[in-house]
Amino acid sequence: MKKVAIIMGSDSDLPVVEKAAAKLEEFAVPYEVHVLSAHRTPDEARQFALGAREAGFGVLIAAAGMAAHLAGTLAANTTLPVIGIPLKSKALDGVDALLSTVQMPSGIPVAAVGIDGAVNAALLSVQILALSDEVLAEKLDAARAAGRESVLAKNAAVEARFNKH
Ligand code: RP5
Repeated sequence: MKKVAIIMGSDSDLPVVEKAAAKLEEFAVPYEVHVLSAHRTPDEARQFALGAREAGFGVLIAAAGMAAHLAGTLAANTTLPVIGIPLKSKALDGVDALLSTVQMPSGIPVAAVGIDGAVNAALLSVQILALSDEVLAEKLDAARAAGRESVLAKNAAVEARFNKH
């Protein structure tokens, strides 16, 4: 199976990024985690993206806050799918990172999830890998079914509490 690369702009991003790693663990998807910055280590970030396909990666997840150019800079140097996670920061609550991540020029796509959307980034990368992996696709179906059951149970509890007619 292809690996997922989880790349973050700073180790201060780990508390959010760890949730993506945990979700990939649930699906037994192989992954690596790296700190690479579009601004502080631009050469290393570029080299990583250039070699990512050859290194066996199928998807890159890029998490960054503030002027979040990491996903875009990786996408500029690979044709692997890149999923950006805009991270919440103090000054602008993550809107800065959201806009920096999502507003890519035509020709260099980045798939952006919501602010701090690490779980969805991991799930989207699993869905991409599942295009050519039936076992993974079945695991995704099972996870969706479990999610549905969980919400139905919560609904039953709420209805039992409030709807006493
Ligand atoms: C971004 O700047 C990083 O992704 C991080 O979210 C933010 C702040 O980084 P630190 O100053 O905490 O290293 O590049």
